Order: sequence, then C-alpha cells, then structure tokens
Amino acid sequence: MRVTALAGDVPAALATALAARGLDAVHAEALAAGGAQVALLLEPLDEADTGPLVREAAAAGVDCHTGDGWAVVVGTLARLGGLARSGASARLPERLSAELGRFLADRQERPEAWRTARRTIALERSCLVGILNVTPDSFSDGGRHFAPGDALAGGRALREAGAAILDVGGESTRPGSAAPDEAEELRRVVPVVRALAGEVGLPVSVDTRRSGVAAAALEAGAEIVNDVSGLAHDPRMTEVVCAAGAGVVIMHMRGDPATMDARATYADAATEVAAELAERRDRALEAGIAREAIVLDPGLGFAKRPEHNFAVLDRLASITALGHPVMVGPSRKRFLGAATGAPVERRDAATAAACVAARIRGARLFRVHDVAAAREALAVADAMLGA
Ligand code: HH2
Repeated sequence: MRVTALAGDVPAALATALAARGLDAVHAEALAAGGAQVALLLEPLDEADTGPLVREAAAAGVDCHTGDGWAVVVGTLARLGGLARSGASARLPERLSAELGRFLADRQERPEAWRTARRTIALERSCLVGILNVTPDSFSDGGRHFAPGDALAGGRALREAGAAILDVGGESTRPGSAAPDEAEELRRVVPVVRALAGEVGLPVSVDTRRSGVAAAALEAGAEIVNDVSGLAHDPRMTEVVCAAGAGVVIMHMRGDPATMDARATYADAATEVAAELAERRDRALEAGIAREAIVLDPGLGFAKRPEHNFAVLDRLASITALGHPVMVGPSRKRFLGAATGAPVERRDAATAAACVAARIRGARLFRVHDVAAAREALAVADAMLGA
C-alpha cells in the first residue's frame, strides 16, 4: 500500500480523486463539499451560551475551543451544518443556531456574477478593473489623465489591454491626502464618465465617497459605485446606490485617508478586517441594496501596515466566506515596495504577483494600473484553477 496526500486546501482534489475511482460526479462533489474542514470564530459570546455550545459541539463531532467571550469551532461542513440546525431538532439556543446557519448558507454562495445598474458582469474568470485617476495628485498616475481627452485615450488603452471595467476617480486617497471640494470632484469626474460610458463600451465605475458625485456619475452613464469608505462617509450614499440599482464595491478602511495610518493597529488583521467588512455589508443589505450588487474589498493599503496587507491577502478566505465576489487593489502600493524594494514606478510585476496570490485565495476582481501585465499573470492562475 502507498499513502498519497490529497491537496487538502483545494476543494476539487477530493471530488476528483473520488470521481476518478468510479464514484458518480454529483455524489463525489457532495462528499467533498461536506467533508471540507472549516474553522469558525464566534464572538462576542454570552457566558450563558458557552456551556450549550461546548456540549453540543462535542455531541456533533465538532471541536470547540472557548475563552473569555469567544469560541472557535472546527469541523467538517456537514457536522457544522448539524450543529446549526434550527427548529424542533435544534441543538443550540436559537440566537446561535440562526447566526451560524446564516453564515454557513452565505458561505455556500459561489458568486460568479456581479449585477450593476446596466448589466450582469460574468466573474468565472479574473475580471480586470482598469484605474483611471482624473486627479492631479494620485500617488502613481497623478496628472496623467487629468484632461477629459487624455482620459478617453487612457480608457481605450485600458480596454485594449484587457480591462473589463473602468474605474474613474477624482479624489486621491493616498495616505494623508486632502479631499478636493465637491464641485471640483464633479468637474473632474462627470465629463470623463460621460465620455467613457458613451464611447469606450465598457462598464464604468465611479470611485468616490460622496453621494452627490456618485449620483451625477450614475446619471452620466456609470453603473458601479466604488466607495473606499465602505458606504460610511456619506449617509446618503446607500440611498443613491439603491435608487440606481448600481453595483457597489464596499471597501474596508478605518477613519479616512487623512487619519487612517494612525488606525493601523490590529491584534489579528485578517479576522478584524473581515468582521468590520461584514458589518458594513449587513448595513447595506438592511438598507435595501441587493445582495447580487455587492462586491467586497479588503482595502489593501488603507489603514494597514505592510504586514497587515500580507496577512489579509493570505487569509482572504475570511472575506470570500461572506459569499460575495471579492475585489483587490494592490496596484503599485507601498506594501509591495516594502517586499521588493522597488519604487512606485517599478511595481507592476509585484502587482501582478499580488493579483495571482489573491486569485488563488479566491479574489475575482483586480483593480490595477497596468492591466496587460496583470491580465497575463492572471490568465495562468485562471488556467490552473480551471476557470
Ligand atoms: N485603492 C485606491 C483607490 N481606490 N478602490 C478599491 N475598491 N480598492 C482599492 O484598493 C483602492 C480603491 C488607491 O489607489 P490609487 O487610485 O491608485 O491612488 P490614489 O488614491 O492616490 O488616487
């Protein structure tokens, strides 16, 4: 007899091994899905809930580690599903089983598409989002597309390079930057959005924290709002997104670009970022934004030091488990310079590498300056992942 390891971290490995040995494909996939090992952190937890949780987890064959106000449960999806049962056969107090059940149901979502105000964007393959900053001061491409004619040429070049979405921003959000006033942001963004939406033929996203700018851009033909504040900056933003049926990127940040660096303190960056993003997502859903319209983004470089960005990238599963497509924006950022020593104008290879790492960890959308380089690297990852 020979022992061969199955690739435990690759969902297809067990299903393929079983199917290759004669099990029918549906049965093999169901067994592989149910057999996947999952670890979940439950917090904050009432003291009164700890006893039943420990007891019922043991009965369900799920490992349970508890501490002051928290628990970690580790088990197969099938066993965790049993633990989360509600109704007459419930094992846990209702408030625990309901939340656990909801989380496991979301986790099963495999979002392969993104609904915007004008279409549905397929996400079976990596989707490249080309950056068009119409700002005089963006950290890597400031000033380049400031005039509308230049922006249009820039948009066409991004399309030729393989971009599927164009992201137009009129405010630099580099650390410590000051925001332009709203009239100035509108002047920069709206004519460019109108020209791109009319003439380039790709979906246009507007990168703004202001509802007034978002509304004007949507009116001018944009169909996605990319809000780096995660809908927290402007209380009217959610309403504007809802009214237009726009796609929305909810990104993680703490504070604002002027203050965020001081708030880059985490005991465990990956779980804290995921929990804070989940809270923002929940608010968006409660306010009526459609589930299929929401993309989540960990906000690389926003209120994060290099080690936090790498931890978040490596543990992107904490965010993909929320059941939405995930976007990442590593392009030319400082944390890549920290790893490579390269200055901002020589970070496109590192950007492509970060995109591939994120793709392997489950990201589907990649916001980059150099679309051609990232696209080529991601084509290899897509082929490997069977997309
Ligand atoms: N990063 C920047 C701006 N917008 N949006 C999303 N969803 N994700 C990101 O990571 C992200 C973003 C910052 O990068 P850039 O636009 O290149 O620079 P600046 O803010 O200086 O214009």
